Amino acid sequence: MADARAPRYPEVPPASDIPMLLRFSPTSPFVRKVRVAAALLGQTLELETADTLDPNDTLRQQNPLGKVPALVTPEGVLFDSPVILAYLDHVAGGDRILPTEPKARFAALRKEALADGMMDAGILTLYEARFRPVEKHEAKWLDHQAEKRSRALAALEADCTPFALPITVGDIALACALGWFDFRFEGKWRNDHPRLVAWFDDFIAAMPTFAESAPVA
Ligand SMILES: N[C@@H](CCC(=O)N[C@@H](CS)C(=O)NCC(=O)O)C(=O)O
Repeated sequence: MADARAPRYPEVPPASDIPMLLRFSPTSPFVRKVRVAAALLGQTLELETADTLDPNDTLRQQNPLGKVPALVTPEGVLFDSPVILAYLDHVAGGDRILPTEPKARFAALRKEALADGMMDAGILTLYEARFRPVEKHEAKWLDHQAEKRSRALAALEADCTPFALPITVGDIALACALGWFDFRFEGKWRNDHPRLVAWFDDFIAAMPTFAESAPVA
């Protein structure tokens, strides 16, 4: 039987003492999730730009998938963003942005998955333009991805309740997705999601440091 007195996690030094290097891109909404979470938890991250297209960039040794974010920690390299956010929560003592109470925990993780999925659908749309000449763009594929974003936004709008503390991993992912849609898709989501617009305004007001990680082209 497990010793009830045993710590639930290995002992870790205070988060501020743990050197953490974030492989970074200034436009990635997934990287932004990590920066926002760290700011919220009072953690310092060293930033190192990664070139995901460069086969010689050490990113590919750190994350075989060659994606950012990747977080270099004393315990090894962590990816992808939900794993990194769970780690940051852990080193901050736990139950800060990732609730331990099961109902709240799985609601937060589900919201994070939905927001991440919208961003994945947006990234795939962007990569179609980046990797294929315009005459080869596949309208059916682009529509397929746009419909995922629309359905996810509609579901988040339907479930949206007024902004409230504490901010969870789901809230961080949603704010980063909405900020990125402003940046990449001209904020069109705002036209028919008034509850999300109000929620996002309140999130930004509650977290002034959010603007510091805004995507820059
Ligand atoms: N599921 C990953 C997604 C990360 C992701 O898609 N990152 C993009 C930048 S926004 C990337 O590194 N793309 C390069 C590639 O796919 O080769 C996460 O949550 O971290």
